[in-house]
Amino acid sequence: MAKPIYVLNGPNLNLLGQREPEVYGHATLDDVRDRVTTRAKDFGLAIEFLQSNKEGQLVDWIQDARTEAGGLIINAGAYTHTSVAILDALLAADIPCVEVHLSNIFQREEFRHHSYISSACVGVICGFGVKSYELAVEALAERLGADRD
Ligand code: CA2
Repeated sequence: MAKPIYVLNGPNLNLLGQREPEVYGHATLDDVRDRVTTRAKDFGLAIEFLQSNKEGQLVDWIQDARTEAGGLIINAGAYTHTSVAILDALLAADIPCVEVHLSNIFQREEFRHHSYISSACVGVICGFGVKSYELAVEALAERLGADRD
């Protein structure tokens, strides 16, 4: 059995679907989990789906992923634009990581245009809402050589 893919979600993403639907859409984080899990099953992969508002917790999960996960998908939320700690954890993780964002961060405020974590990731997908996560699963599955059922 292949190791699961960890899908990590950063601060405030627990509020998804409750506020700012014009930016982030109407789907809740549970909806995202369901869609990601379904897509991963197509490739015979399991998902460990996690969310935290705390930077250190995200770092701990990335460290766990090194031994427990086959790959990592991360929406680090606002920590994307601030966190050297998450960058360092990803660099040490030694497993393929895809950075995702619901919104197109390049159409938004200037401070969202820079990501500290992109350089530690095999790719970045942004702007497609929940579909960004599904595309990340597909890309990672291909990278991991998972077979489509
Ligand atoms: O577009 C994305 O996925 C972001 O990672 C979302 C972050 C933002 O800081 C990044 O620049 C781009 C914010 C997540 C906050 O999510 C909320 C959802 C509903 C209501 C309020 C915040």
